[in-house]
Amino acid sequence: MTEKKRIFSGMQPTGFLTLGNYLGAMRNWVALQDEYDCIYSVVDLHSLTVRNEAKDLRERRMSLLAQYIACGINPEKNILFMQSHVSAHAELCWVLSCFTYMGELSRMTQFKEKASKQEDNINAGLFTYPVLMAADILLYQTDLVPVGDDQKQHLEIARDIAARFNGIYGDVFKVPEPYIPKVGARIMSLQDPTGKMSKSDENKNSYISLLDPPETIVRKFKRAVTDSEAVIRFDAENKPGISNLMSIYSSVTGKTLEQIQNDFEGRGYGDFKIAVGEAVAETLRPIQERYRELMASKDYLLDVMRKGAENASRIAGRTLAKVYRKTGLV
Ligand code: ATP
Ligand code: LTN
Repeated sequence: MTEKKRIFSGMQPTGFLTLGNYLGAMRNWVALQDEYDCIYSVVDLHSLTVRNEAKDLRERRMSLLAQYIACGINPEKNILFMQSHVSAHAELCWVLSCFTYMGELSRMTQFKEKASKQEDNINAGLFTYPVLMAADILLYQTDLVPVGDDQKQHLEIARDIAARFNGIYGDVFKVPEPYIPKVGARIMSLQDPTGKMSKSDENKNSYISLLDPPETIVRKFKRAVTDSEAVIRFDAENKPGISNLMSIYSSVTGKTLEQIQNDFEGRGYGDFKIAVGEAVAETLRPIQERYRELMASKDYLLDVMRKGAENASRIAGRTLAKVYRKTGLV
């Protein structure tokens, strides 16, 4: 019925969303929801690649759903659901894993990075993670996938798997395109501006959580690691810290990097850091209010989840049936 193009994206319930998740992906999810037919998932199966307490994971999935809605995703217009509620994801993942090569997966930089951080738990799921992500996307005949820059490689492998499968069985999957923002695609850690801001970082000062109170936000920006030149100028290679703060400020205020450079000419880092902190706190304030209201309405969230799973299952089931038919599994 619908003529709109389709979007699919997801985030892992590994912690509260960070400013990186918001500026790199979530903001685009919100911006695109009127123009596209959108399906957004809490990818809880993916988060089993790290160890979790069952109770914590249960709470975090619900909280992430509330964060999606608090950021402006309208559950009436879009499908919001838990990945584990739609069994087709795990089923298609198995089929696609038989069309994915070990060599391809070994080249994934996220696997290498995560494996080096959890040497005592380099599980097979961490290795095949991109196959599950490909299944997520391909089940919904997705046109566009809004993500941050770090997911580009995973999108490429999803496209390769789709094209390979189509090459053997005919046009089963739509080959998806990434949608990555020009500014904010890779927000860096406030403590180590050469690494990305990540919600599972052990150092809480390295990231801004969507739910940090305003004073905490300003304090974290004041402590952000910068250089000693004391000139506000964009140079990602030689001045990664200040350039990261400029990107953040540009993303939340809409000002260009040039404008920012002019506005803060002759002023110190201290002033600039406070300005960034205050602008970010102002952007997050309404989200935090809405989040608190939503977390007090668990029945509503459960209802959104239930409806989302039903609607997602219907679409995913059609693709999975076609895959089974084409491969001879009927
Ligand atoms: P984890 O720390 O658990 O690996 P994460 O913070 O990297 O998590 P994900 O759930 O893996 O978050 O990613 C959700 C979305 O946010 C993805 O689209 C990803 O590209 C985007 N994203 C994550 N970190 C950043 C960042 N620092 N800057 C911009 N976008 C980001
Ligand atoms: N791997 C992604 C999360 C993810 C995802 C997806 C994103 C899982 N499945 C499907 C887009 C589409 C990440 O951000 N780490």
